[in-house]
Amino acid sequence: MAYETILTETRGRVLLITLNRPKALNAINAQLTAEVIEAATGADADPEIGCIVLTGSAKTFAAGADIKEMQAADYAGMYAGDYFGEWERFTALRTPIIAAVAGYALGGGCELAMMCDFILAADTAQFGQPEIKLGVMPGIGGSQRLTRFVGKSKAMEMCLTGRMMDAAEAERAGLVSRIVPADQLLAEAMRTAETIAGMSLPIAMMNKEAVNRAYETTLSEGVRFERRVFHATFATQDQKEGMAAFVEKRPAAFKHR
Ligand code: CO8
Repeated sequence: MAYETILTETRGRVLLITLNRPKALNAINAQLTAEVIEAATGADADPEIGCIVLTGSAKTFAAGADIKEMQAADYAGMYAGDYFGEWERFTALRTPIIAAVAGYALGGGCELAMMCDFILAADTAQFGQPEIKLGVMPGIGGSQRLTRFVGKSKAMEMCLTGRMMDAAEAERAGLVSRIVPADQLLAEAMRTAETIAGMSLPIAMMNKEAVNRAYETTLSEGVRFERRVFHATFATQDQKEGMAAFVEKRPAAFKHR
């Protein structure tokens, strides 16, 4: 499929998806939603891809859901069409996904970054949930995921006032894993993605599933789940290779099996 709102590029075992609606500051409309999900789903089904990087432009990761697309919507249409419900397909993907965020990540843009597995931020990144200023509220997970990332007080303040958080505050609060200079963001995101893609893909998926389980269950159930999956890693060839490589003092050559 030829995409119109995103650019895609495969570099080695990494798929780079670049949001590309510059005139609308990468606002998330139905087409961009469909294209991101199709590209990411295709990569998820491809064992030759071990990590996905999702990025935007230097000015904007994404300035939110497309306000002009939503403006005339009514309740019945939103509900019957389950507007933006398809993003649940994105969060169900098993391949690791890095959000590389420079500039604005607002509203649905902040939510999209949080739907990825972790966020690398440029020092120019700004995060916010300004929906309240439009007379609405977060709708693709912002009130839930932001609260889990940064805690109730900060999430509540951001949702109620719509104020933005800069990269330094986002790092202090635990929203982003690291900050890098803006001109190095993509290179660093690709380096990080290549590191992940060089690991065993099934084992990376198990790690992702276990970390995500921490958000969905109790500590004791999560620890039990982790232990069972840890046991399962011993059914893979890559566990044999990884441990043999350590003992033999050589780099591991994972077969993704
Ligand atoms: N939707 C549509 N168009 C947008 C959006 C957007 N979210 N953001 C910017 N644009 C457009 C502008 O309309 C403008 O277009 P035009 O040139 O045709 O007038 C163009 O992008 C450039 O924007 P600005 O001139 O405003 O650029 P500035 O540099 O002055 O400002 C800002 C940049 C601060 C990012 C500003 O554009 C802004 O505040 N944008 C809106 C941010 C926002 O409110 N985001 C939340 C949107 S609502 C949302 O995300 C809900 C998510 C949940 C939905 C789920 C449903 C189930």
